[in-house]
Amino acid sequence: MRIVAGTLAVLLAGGAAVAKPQAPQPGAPAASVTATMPELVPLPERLELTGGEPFAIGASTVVYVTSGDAAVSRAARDLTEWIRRASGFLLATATAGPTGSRIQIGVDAARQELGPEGYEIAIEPGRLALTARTAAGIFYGAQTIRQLLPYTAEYEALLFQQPRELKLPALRITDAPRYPWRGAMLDVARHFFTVDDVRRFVDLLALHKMNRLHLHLSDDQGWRIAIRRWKDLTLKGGRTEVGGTPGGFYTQAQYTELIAYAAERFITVVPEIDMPGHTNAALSSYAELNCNGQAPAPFTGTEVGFSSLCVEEEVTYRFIDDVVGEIARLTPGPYFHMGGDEVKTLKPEQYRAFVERVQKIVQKHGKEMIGWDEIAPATLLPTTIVQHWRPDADRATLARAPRLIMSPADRSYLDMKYDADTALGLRWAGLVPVKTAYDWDPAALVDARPEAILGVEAPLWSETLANMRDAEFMALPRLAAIAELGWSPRAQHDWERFRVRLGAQGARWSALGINFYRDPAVTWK
Ligand code: NGO
Repeated sequence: MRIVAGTLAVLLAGGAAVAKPQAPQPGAPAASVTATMPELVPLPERLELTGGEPFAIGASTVVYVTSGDAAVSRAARDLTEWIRRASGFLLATATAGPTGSRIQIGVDAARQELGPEGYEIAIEPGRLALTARTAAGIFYGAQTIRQLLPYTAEYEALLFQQPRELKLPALRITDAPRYPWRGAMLDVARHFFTVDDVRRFVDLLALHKMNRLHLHLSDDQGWRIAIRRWKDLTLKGGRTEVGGTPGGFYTQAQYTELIAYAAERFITVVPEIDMPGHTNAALSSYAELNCNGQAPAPFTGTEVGFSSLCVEEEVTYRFIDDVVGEIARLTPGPYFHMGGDEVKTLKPEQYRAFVERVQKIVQKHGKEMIGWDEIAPATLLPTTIVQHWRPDADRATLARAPRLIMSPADRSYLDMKYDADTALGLRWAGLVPVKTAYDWDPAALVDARPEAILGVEAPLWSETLANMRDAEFMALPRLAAIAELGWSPRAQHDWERFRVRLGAQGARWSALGINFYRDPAVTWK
């Protein structure tokens, strides 16, 4: 067996980096550790303490990866890094089957029952085994192990202290998500968020096993993605944001970079270009997109519903075809979100015809269309997805939608105030403390076929959020509640237990430097 170890471990582990794996000591005294139930969010489908001795991670523990997949190696590297920060030991990587203290990570294509995102973790004395059918499953399993480690795994806290053994309770976890769609939306149009900000947002999603990042890339106040054929969209329309502060935009290269960063975390980016309403940034950049041929002034307020593309003019569809085409080519994921919300200046027939025509354009560019729930009365393709958001949307119409994402504003909108004193946020859909965000069932809102409900998404609109600190404050802890609704089995839904598990995440979030809201219904540890 060959053991590879980095030099940092020599520093940290006092020269013991290249250690021989040790066989478990027969007759060693049993550790007197009473295993307590680990506090995980989202809750795994099955978690069982097996009652044996804990697994001790120490200088001689090695990491053994039985898969050549780059994503699996990355997950193993992340895990090794969290363990190094929490323990001071930089674990060696074994390249042949070790027999001593070990962490084994392997993909087993035959484990059909684990599904495309599931995994299994078995912790026994001397061994932790993480198995999945796919690299995604390994990634989610690694996130679970991360939450089993002390919160000091999240930052460089012990660098100058002695290395110390970590003990993980003997257990078995078999886990897979309830829904395939577990998302969050970030509105980068009302206020612009930099590439680094969005990366940080992706990290928050990954920590909670979420797999969709919906980017709201255009609105009245700003256009945020460069379009080669319509350069003024960003050169003019990207300059502004709410309140008149400078906006910004992503180059196509930056957008591609963000997609790659998200993909490494098994997160699919869903681009949204809102139309025909919420388009003042485009209308003010190009006079020909306006029915009267005149470009309006840029808009930096927060009213909605006043703008619309000129739906009777062909130039509008050439414009949409170019924009959808360029974004579709940049986006490997199968989705394109056309917005479609809050159009107050069109007749219902005009609106419907517009939605159906855009649907064809999106299909032509090889993507599945998503629209906010106003699109539901139109004639939709079987692949089209309706994103439910209006608490008073007609249930019967929604039930006929080919596929649905649940984002009810009065439950899942991360921009609603927590309580009347919350300085940031809006309250048109009511106050949304974490209990309200958690205590509902995505399957019970409409009478749709169960398989039509793809899952849940938490939108974070940014009218009142100027920077990432603001965004974090509104996102957490509610993002964790929505993530659990998307992942964990309905049968185990339990607010009293959830709030305890949620409270245990506070130390980790603090270690990550997250500016989260200490909701008083939660006992923060
Ligand atoms: C609505 C509206 C957005 C607002 C948001 C604020 C939808 C789909 N359209 O949600 O333009 O920013 O509320 O909460």
